[in-house]
Amino acid sequence: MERTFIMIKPDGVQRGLVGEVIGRFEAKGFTLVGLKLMSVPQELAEEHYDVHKERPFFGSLVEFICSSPVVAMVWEGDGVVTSARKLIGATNPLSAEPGTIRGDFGVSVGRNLIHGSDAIETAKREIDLWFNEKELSSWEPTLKTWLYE
Ligand code: IDP
Ligand code: MG
Repeated sequence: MERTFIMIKPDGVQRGLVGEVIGRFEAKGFTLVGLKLMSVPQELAEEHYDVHKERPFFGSLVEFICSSPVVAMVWEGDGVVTSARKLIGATNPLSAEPGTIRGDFGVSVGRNLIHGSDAIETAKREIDLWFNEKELSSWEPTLKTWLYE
């Protein structure tokens, strides 16, 4: 089953939106297989955003991610990588559609609340980066027959 890495960034945690975000993924029908609140070491933030290391915002982005705890999660389900990106919305919250997490709760690209892997290969890399195998639980929701034909 497909998995994706989702992180509620420091602004989402500070604004008390952890329950709201988790609720949206649960209500959609995805399965939570990993979850932890953590302070992010600088090396981990730099590795996570390695693809952006030449961008002008890289330094402030890493500093922000390390500034206050985040909630790191792994969610599972058919098509979860692409679907999670849709639930999250566009990178700039002012362009994100209402009904998406960024569209409903954000106003600024540097405070856009949440990260989601952008492709299946990226998701594998990010899940390996943030979680040990032991921290992930494979389980079969009893709801499954009511979610999948
Ligand atoms: P994504 O989070 O929607 O995948 P990316 O382009 O991968 O967006 O950028 C990673 C993160 O870097 C964004 O979520 C945002 O926090 C930050 N970021 C991207 N572009 C800018 C910018 O122009 N100014 C400040 N921060 C930015
Ligand atoms: Mg990205």
